[in-house]
Amino acid sequence: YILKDSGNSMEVMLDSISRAISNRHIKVAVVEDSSTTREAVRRMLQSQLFQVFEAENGQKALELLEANPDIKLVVTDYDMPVMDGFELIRAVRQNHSRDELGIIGMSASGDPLLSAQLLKSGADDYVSKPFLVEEFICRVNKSIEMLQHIETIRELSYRDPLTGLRNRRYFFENAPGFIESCQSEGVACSLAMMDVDFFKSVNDSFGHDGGDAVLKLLSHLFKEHFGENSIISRFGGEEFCVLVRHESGANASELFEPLRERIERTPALYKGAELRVTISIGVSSRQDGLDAMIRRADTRLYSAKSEGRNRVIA
Ligand code: GH3
Ligand code: MG
Ligand code: MG
Ligand code: MG
Ligand code: MG
Repeated sequence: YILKDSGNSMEVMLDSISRAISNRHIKVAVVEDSSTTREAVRRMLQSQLFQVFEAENGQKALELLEANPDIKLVVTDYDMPVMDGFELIRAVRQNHSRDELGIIGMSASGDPLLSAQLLKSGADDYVSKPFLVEEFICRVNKSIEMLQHIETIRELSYRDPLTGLRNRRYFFENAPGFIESCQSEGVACSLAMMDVDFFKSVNDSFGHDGGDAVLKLLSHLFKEHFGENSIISRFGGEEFCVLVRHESGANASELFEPLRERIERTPALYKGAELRVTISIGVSSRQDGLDAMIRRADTRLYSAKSEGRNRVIA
């Protein structure tokens, strides 16, 4: 391996130092039967501050991934005893998508078909040996950056930008699993539809920004009230849906009544004014499937509205 100095400017050097610092918690596996090469690749990765794990063949690499599910990148040789790079990549891709785990293949074979074959079998990138340290590091960083972009996009696509709460998409993807895990843990859960009362009048009196300030305050109160054992989502407008885990014997009204009261007595501060709202809540506690729970909670929310608002119907 030849360390090539491409005459980096100070700016580029500082950029690569800050990137290395952000690599500190990222785990990378090196899979290579030659101990000399494995050692050299390990040192390159450690120079970028990655946490490096080593395996001498595909089989050992699978064990490593099993034991360390947070490994982000696998750098694997092609030609190895017991289980080669191809078999490893195929096996890894059964359980780990390209969205969550990067794979870089490497080989000294010189076979021009090999790179396309490795890429087709699930690798994200390929380097042929011998390679320059600089190129290798660029490819590794590029793979890691790609995974981080995907993570950022996923996170953004699951959140409501105004309140920071989960959105509808996140809710519908995760609610069935949440309900199932409650059932398998032997705890109960309730679903509530919550809608702000006469919210239009807040907008009419204080403008859209005033309305937004109320929505942000409500989101804060929801997070404080429900905590981690819940999925709190903004379904749209001034309507929220929450799924909350609780003890089996709990009275559903008692779970939501303190929240209703707290919202009633906590004003949002906006341009020196105190904006007060109330909310209506419909609760469904019978766990008979997500659709049925939503429908029942919706019907009860509708009743709460028609019976005078600012109330919980469970
Ligand atoms: P009800 O008690 O029957 O629920 O009456 P309401 O006024 O709350 O219901 P309505 O559906 O008539 O009005 C909801 C309003 O919410 C209308 C819409 O302009 C406003 N809204 C929806 N999304 C947002 C938002 O993101 N920010 C602000 N400020 N207002 C929003
Ligand atoms: Mg080999
Ligand atoms: Mg409405
Ligand atoms: Mg409303
Ligand atoms: Mg509404």
